[in-house]
Amino acid sequence: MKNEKYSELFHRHKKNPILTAADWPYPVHSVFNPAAVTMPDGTTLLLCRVEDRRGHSHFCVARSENGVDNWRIDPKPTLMPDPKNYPEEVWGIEDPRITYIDEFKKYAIVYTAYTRDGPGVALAFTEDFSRFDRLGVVMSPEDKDAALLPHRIGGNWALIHRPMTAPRAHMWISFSPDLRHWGSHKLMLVARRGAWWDANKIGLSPPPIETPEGWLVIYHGVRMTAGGCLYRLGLALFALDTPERCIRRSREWFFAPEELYERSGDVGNVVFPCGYTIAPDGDGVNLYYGATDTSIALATGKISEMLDWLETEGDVIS
Ligand code: BMA
Repeated sequence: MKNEKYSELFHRHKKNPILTAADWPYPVHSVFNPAAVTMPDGTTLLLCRVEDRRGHSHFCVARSENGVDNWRIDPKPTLMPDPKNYPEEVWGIEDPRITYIDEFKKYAIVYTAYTRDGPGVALAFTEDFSRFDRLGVVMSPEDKDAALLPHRIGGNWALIHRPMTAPRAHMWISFSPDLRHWGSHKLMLVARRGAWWDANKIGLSPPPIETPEGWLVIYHGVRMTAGGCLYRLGLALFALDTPERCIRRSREWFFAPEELYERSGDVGNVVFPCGYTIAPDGDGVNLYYGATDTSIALATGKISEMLDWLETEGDVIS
């Protein structure tokens, strides 16, 4: 249920959910957690996680001129798990995040490879979303919620990811000279404790947004309750040249399951964005998110308003 007394940073689209399994050209169980990118011709491309009736996921591209409706969906899966060549993908591929890498003029797709020992982080490149070059697993299990920064920092590539450690799970960042060998692992943001909304697990949601004030990060926080997990979204800002250094972090969440399609579905009380597009004005944001691991929804906001909100609502972290 909505609480009108809080200001609303992101506004749900009235056509939500904008994509469901019923829209798919072939039989699928559910579609959710899409990566997003604006193509050079202005088209919005979503790389959607699609789950079949085995419970295994693959990716399928959906394209739209306005990013809201009239989606053209690939007639068959765009990227399937390839367990023959990449045994780490034996139980599917999940939750992609796309970063355009100007140095290569290619899109990097960082995704979860579901291994027999849990999720690992895998990397692939594409120019056209029809042919893909896989680099395989870059972070071994259990690790997920990962994305590349779009350019080198001090000569090295940077990957944000979320290794699983009991009892809580935090966001880490690692560096590499060649995208294959990773090291200089640094803790980036910790899950809070106790009663906090992000008390148990946190993870990167979409790739960070580069702003003059720092890397603006939308992250998900998970609170485990007697009634199940609650997935909500918070904001944090990190230093441009040392992205492991948090400058500000929101105390409150800014987006949480409210509508029926976010409350009830395969996994209730989950909003899970993996991608956004930025409007030509450089400020407007279309945030695409999975709702209850069942459908895809859209909420719109502004970078400037997120930064202002962090300024007033966030804690300074030094
Ligand atoms: C997370 C991820 C997401 C999923 C969410 C809720 O751990 O695995 O793919 O949407 O759980 O089930």
